[in-house]
Amino acid sequence: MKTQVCIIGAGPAGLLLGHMLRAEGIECVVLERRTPDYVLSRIRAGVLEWITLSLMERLGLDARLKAEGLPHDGFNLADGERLIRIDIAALTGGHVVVYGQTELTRDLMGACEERGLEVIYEAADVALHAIDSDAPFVTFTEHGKARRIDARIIVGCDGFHGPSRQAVLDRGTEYHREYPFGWLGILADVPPCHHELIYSHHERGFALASMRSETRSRYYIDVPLTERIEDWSDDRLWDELATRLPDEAAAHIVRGPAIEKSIAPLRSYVFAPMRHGSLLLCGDAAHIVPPTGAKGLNLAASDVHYASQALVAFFKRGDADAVAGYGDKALARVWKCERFSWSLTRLMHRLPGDGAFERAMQVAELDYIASSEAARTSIAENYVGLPV
Ligand code: FAS
Ligand code: PHB
Repeated sequence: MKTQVCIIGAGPAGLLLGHMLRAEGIECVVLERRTPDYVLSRIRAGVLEWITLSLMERLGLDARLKAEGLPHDGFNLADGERLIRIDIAALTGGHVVVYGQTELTRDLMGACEERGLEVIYEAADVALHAIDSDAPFVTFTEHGKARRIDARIIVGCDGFHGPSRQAVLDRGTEYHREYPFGWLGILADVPPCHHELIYSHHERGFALASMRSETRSRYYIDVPLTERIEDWSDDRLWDELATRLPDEAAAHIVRGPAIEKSIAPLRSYVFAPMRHGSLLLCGDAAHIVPPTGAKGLNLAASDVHYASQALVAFFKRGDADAVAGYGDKALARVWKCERFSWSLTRLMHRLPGDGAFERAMQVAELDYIASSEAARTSIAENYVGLPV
């Protein structure tokens, strides 16, 4: 097969980029290791910032998002019983939308055929070749048959564990921080306990009350990485959530059976540069943020914004500098989102080894946020999404 752009990975980054390129008449093929159902089965992000909304709107794929997404004008930080509301709308004029990553991916998948975006699912043994040349290619096996795609550009949208970053790992720099805890999440068909998100810092640990709709809730608590999901019955998790969330919210928790329950590790990670010869890296293939700032999916969309701009300039105007400049442009925004996600994680979690001083700093910072519109504005403008 021969194409202009070969995209590896059909998660949000790969599908968003594929649609953006096809909308500009650029040929591309997407290779995905898993089946569509498997990709949709992964429960991940829940909050969309403006850049993601903008891409879906530019693609004309936001009808369901507009019909079913829940616009949120604010969210809350809880320090024990004190609820500090971050009024996003008043402080930034913007808002976020609660709409699950699963639904966003479903919308993108559903448009592939009509938009002429070819996605090859169950592509195994994907390997990248001749990355530094003008004629890179990708090999893979499809139902046991060896295949090859020749492309001018390869874009790695294959997530944290994919082959793209591995192909250039020795040419870049890794920046990372592992957190000594994970987030135990539960998805249940029960109404949310509060009409907005609540990130709660309690002496027993962190909790997040989120949602997918007015009838489907998503909750998290932080747990040591040694914890096993089988040690957490639904009841034990509901009890812990009721303890860690402020009483006014806990009193409205509706319990129900878990549709999904999993523990996700937390890390901050950046791999730079994000471009190597004819290979661009996008999304989790290049960076990971702790989910505290609701940035992971939105940062993938941010990279797609820059990558699609660069590739349109390259293929339609012969602007080679655009591709060369992709990495630096995307990385500038990545670092700002990494900072925000790291700082909110530090503020809202108790790390092992934290002493009285660290706790005092958290109390002081929450007190400052509660009393300073400037502090709340800073949080709001990061949460709603920085400009590109
Ligand atoms: P993805 O990982 O979504 O997609 C990569 C795709 O590449 C996958 O479909 C994979 O199957 C495919 N792939 C991998 N190896 C391949 C190979 N060898 N060949 C072909 N294809 C291959 N973000 C938030 O904002 N909020 C959250 O609450 C949140 N929770 C998360 C929970 C978990 C458990 C995880 C892992 C992530 C979470 N994230 C969250 C972050 C997440 O939403 C990512 O930021 C988002 O999926 C990034 O999208 P992609 O870059 O497309 O990567
Ligand atoms: C979610 O609803 O899954 C969610 C929301 C906000 C976050 C993280 C996860 O910061």
